[in-house]
Amino acid sequence: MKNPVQENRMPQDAAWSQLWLCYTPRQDADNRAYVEQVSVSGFAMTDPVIRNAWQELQRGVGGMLDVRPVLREDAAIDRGLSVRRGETPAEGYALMEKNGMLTLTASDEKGVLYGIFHILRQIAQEKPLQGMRELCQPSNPLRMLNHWDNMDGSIERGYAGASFFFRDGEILIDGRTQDYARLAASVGINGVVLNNVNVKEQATWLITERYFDRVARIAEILAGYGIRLFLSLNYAAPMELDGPDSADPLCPEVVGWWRDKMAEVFRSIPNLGGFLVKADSEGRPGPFTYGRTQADGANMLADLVKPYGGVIIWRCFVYNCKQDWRDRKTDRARAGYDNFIGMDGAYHDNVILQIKNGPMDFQIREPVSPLLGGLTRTNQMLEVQIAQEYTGQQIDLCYLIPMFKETLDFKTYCGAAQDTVADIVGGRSFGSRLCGMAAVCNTGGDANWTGHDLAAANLYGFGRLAYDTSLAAEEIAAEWARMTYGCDRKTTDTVTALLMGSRGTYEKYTSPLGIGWMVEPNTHYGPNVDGYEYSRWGTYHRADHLGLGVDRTDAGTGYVRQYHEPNASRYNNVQECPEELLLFFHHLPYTYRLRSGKTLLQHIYDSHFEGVEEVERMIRAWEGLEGRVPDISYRNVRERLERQLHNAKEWRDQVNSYFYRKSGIGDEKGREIF
Ligand code: GCV
Repeated sequence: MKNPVQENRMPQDAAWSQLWLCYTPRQDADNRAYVEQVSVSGFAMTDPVIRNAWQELQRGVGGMLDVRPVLREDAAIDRGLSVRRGETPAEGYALMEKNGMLTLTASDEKGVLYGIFHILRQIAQEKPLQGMRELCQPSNPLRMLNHWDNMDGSIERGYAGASFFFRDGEILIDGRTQDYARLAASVGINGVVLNNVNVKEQATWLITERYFDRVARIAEILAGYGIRLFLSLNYAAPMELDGPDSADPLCPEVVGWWRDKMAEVFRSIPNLGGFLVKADSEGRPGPFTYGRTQADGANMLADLVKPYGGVIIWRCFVYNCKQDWRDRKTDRARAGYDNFIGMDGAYHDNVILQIKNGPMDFQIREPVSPLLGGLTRTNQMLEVQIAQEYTGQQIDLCYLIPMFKETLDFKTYCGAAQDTVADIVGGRSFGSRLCGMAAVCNTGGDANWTGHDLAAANLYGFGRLAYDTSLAAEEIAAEWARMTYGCDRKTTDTVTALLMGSRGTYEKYTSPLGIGWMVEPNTHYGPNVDGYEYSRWGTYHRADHLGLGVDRTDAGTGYVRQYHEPNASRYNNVQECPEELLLFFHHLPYTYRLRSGKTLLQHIYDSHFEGVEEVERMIRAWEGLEGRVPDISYRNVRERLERQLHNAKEWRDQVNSYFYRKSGIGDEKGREIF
């Protein structure tokens, strides 16, 4: 059923590719008067960031309020928007309204840009500018997107089409590059890594003459939106380009080669922020190959980029990916901590260690990596993944911001105060200024950027959360819904509820109680309960006819001791362990009673049935929005939900049948198990 009132205010196909910046008409909410006249003082209109901020304001208020703002440079106005330079924290801004005058104060250009996007958010949500009194400053100094785009145009773990940065070994620059920068800047992103951390073939050549001009052009476009460009580096580049036949970080010829290379690179790409490095990981070369430490490798590069203000972001995803599944002592979860904690304090001050949120690999439920809070003398960055590799691949709905909130709010007990992950990566715990959050990005060449229309909420949400970690996941979801679909109440409420419930639903029909990994190997979509059980990747669930789970207690792999107290004891003790993580830490019989009174096995059965039922309810809820959201979006989400339902049923039936066959214990409720 169509809703004619809404229809003319909904984004149509062309505007749809602008996502939350679609700027379709909005109710005035007495906002027009604040954007008809704009004065700017203390900032040069020729500055690219200021120019882009002004253009965005024109575009936004033109579309939403049908206003063409008039610019009065260095002139006094008594009504409207006054942008001026003043004291605020870096990349922060103040918005104050008084007597019909809205004043945007910032100490730098990025603050102005973010302030303008804030005003546009307010207008898009039909909230009044009158009475505004806000001081906003970033919780995290670095707020980055990591693209795993390859130069042939493919994207590792990409679920939204081909790369819009690369095709057939060439760098693409078109309108989408700028739209990307606008979208990223609108939520406060200030750093972007363009290419996959697995740097192979042509990507190794990104630091050569062959690509300098184009990379520099992208860096310039991004810089116009306050974003610094970073590249992923091939640690073995000297060997693959024209350098020495070694990548030993302590070898003088290798160091000399890198010194010359860095001089050339920073000369050619002046805005470059530095490099992201995946070394000694999943077959990638690194310092371990030469008997050197991770610190030797990172510091060598860091010293060479330092004269140019460069930074080395070094990933901690280092583990043995050739494990024997028979070996119960080696525990992949331990690897990050074991490989990095010993050199805490040895990393130079322009090195940042980038740590995945969990100790394994972006599962739907993992404990927080113990490196976060373990390292106390090293710059740290939290890495999350909005590309939904293990969380439904942008076919299944899975809003990840609640998960990131849990990670940020986790108390590590690394100190008496300011001990949460948010404090650590925000630089408050240990006084670091090179730290923050990075997300493996979920974008691609699809017209809607993220494949599933609702997956754009993860892109939006990551940026908003990284800028302000105090925001609630639900608040972000509702804000995104209003920005994207307009302010129809039913639409906002339905979309928000769908998003907020989605992670729990996905968890219910996939792998239970923190165990993870019952997924199809390689593709990582759909169930395959034993798919990884006898392989080399260290990702086992250890199910037998009596029980399930990995013993990571003192009696098992001892992983629990990587946490500070009281976390270590809490995880070690089966009675105190948070139930959602029970099987991550304990191997338990199927008959083990949970706090609910249910057995472990009954919980597995119930949650898988519930998960499918919840997807059915999600479909009905979405159907209630037909005619309220643009048809193009309605159809996109409807089609994805159907596929999600199919996937959920596969998971339910395979997981339940697997455990029924292993245990021989039936479902108490007598439902169909195969
Ligand atoms: C970029 C997982 C993914 C890989 C990815 C790796 C990483 O193992 O499956 O595709 O490689 O993580 O984070 O480096």
